[in-house]
Order: sequence, then C-alpha cells, then structure tokens
Amino acid sequence: MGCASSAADRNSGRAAGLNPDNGGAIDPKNLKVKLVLLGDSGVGKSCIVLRFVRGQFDPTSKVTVGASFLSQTIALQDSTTVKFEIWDTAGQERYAALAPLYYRGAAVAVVVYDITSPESFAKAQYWVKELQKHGSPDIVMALVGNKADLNEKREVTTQDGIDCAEKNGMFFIETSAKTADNINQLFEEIAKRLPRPTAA
Ligand SMILES: Nc1nc2c(ncn2[C@@H]2O[C@H](COP(=O)(O)OP(=O)(O)O)[C@@H](O)[C@H]2O)c(=O)[nH]1
Ligand SMILES: [Mg+2]
Repeated sequence: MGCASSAADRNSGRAAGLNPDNGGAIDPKNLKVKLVLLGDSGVGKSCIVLRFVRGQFDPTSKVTVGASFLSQTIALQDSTTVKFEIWDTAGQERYAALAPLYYRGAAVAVVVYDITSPESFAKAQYWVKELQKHGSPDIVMALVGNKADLNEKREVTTQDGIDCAEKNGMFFIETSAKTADNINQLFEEIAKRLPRPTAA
C-alpha cells in the first residue's frame, strides 16, 4: 500500500529529467531543478510528493513501480520561482540498480526514512553514501524523517537525524505527509539552498 501518483501520467510527456545535463536551468529568477527522492520502500516518499504537489494524502493508493515523475513550482519571497521536477523512485531492491539513472544529474536529492523504523534510517545512510560517491559534487541533499505524526512509535530520535545530517552536510527536517506537517517547509528550505546561477 502506498501513494502511487496517478498524476504522473499527466506529466510524463515532459519527463526530460533523465538527461544528466538537465539538473538546473540558466535563468536565475526562474530556476528549474531535478529532484530525486530516495529511501526504503514504505517510508512515505510518494505520499510526500503527493502532499506537496496535490495537497492530498491517500493511504490506499498503490506502490510506486520503477519511478514516477511529477512537477511543482513554488515562488520564493525574492520573487524567484523554482520548478521542481520530482523523480519519485521505488525503494524495492529490484529497482536499486536503476537508482543512478534518477540521481545522476539531479540538483537535489531528498533521502527519506520513517522515524518508526531504524532499518529505514540505516538505508537512508546507505543512500547518502551512494550519493556522495556517484551524485553531482554540488548536489543539495536533504535528510527527511517522515511519519512524525507517529511519535508514540518513534524509534529514531530527532537527535540521531540531526547528527547524521550534520555529519554529511545535509539539511534535516521531520515531516508528516499524513498531517502535512513541514512538507511545504521541506521544499522551501531546499529552494533557498539551491546554488544560484550567475548571469552569463
Ligand atoms: N502515519 C503516517 N503514514 C504515512 C505517512 N506517509 C506515508 N504513510 C503511509 O506509509 C505507507 C507507504 O507510503 P508510500 O508513500 O507509498 O511510501 P514509499 O514506498 O516510500 O513511496 C502508506 O501506507 C502511507 O499511507 C505519514 O507521514 N504518516
Ligand atoms: Mg512510492
């Protein structure tokens, strides 16, 4: 069970993000960035995207197969717009070999774990290492502890998340796709951290 994005079909015709050169655009006021979500199956990657793009939470929708593509534009206070081209990957092992196709050339990687699952936190650290080895050198990385609404079942402390993020130069936030807590903040903070292209 999970949040498959049926809206993916609507946007799939514009799925040019597989081009490694497509991680960023040149207009400094209208940024276009390729963002990839990585993390164990079931941590809520698809739900985070759906919450951000459509403002919805659907606990009954389907597991992501391979990867799906959605886009969303946000406006920052300095009137910059940032268009996120979001690649939501499937966490299952059988798709792991495909992951480099999605994170190669990505300007942003969002590594997600579930605060109730130490296994998913270990997997997140695996992805961080993978990105450090094979991702773009200037990639913006965020570490996200999702399902913060399940605090009574928490098994990964906030401090563990903070420490891991600090060690790896990442931005850290705890979110809930279910309650929408910190979902917009996640993307706004990423947008603020993007390297701004200087006018040619
Ligand atoms: N309580 C709670 N459940 C969530 C949250 N985000 C996702 N889920 C549930 O976790 C399951 C997996 O979500 P999904 O987005 O498919 O995970 P993915 O495999 O990482 O894409 C689904 O049953 C969701 O309803 C959240 O923030 N809180
Ligand atoms: Mg999914």
